[in-house]
Amino acid sequence: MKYFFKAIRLILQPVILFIDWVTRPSWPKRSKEEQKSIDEKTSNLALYQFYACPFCIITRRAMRRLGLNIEIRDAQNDPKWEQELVEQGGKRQVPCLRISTEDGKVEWLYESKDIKHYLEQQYGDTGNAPQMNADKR
Ligand SMILES: N[C@@H](CCC(=O)N[C@@H](CS)C(=O)NCC(=O)O)C(=O)O
Repeated sequence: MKYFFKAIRLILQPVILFIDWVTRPSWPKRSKEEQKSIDEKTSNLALYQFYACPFCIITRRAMRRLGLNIEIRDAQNDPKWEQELVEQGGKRQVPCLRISTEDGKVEWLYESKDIKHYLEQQYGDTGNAPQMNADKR
């Protein structure tokens, strides 16, 4: 049974990645200055993720649609990021957005839906208030 699910996953992952690649949202048109200003704002963010995780793909698509250059940290293949996620975030689950605030605090926002809402609220034209249920550490 374990191998059955592993096989399904191995077949589905490239399909999902291909569909994502073909239907990628376009990057919003903005001036270099505008993009630079947004990049400065998002420099306090980092996304802990796995490359082929569907929830991470949803989150990366939202980032792209909003034109956000957020640092991506591979928590699947880089033990340093995995350890940081588990020890500081609280659990090994991706995607997770690390938000460092101006007063030096760090918030770990789990759940793709909540991350998407947070980014839309901060950087999009529309969107609802996010459910900030991040663990504060
Ligand atoms: N409800 C979560 C689901 C996230 C989820 O299930 N992520 C999987 C990867 S696709 C995970 O973190 N698994 C932990 C592991 O493989 O150790 C979301 O929408 O973000």
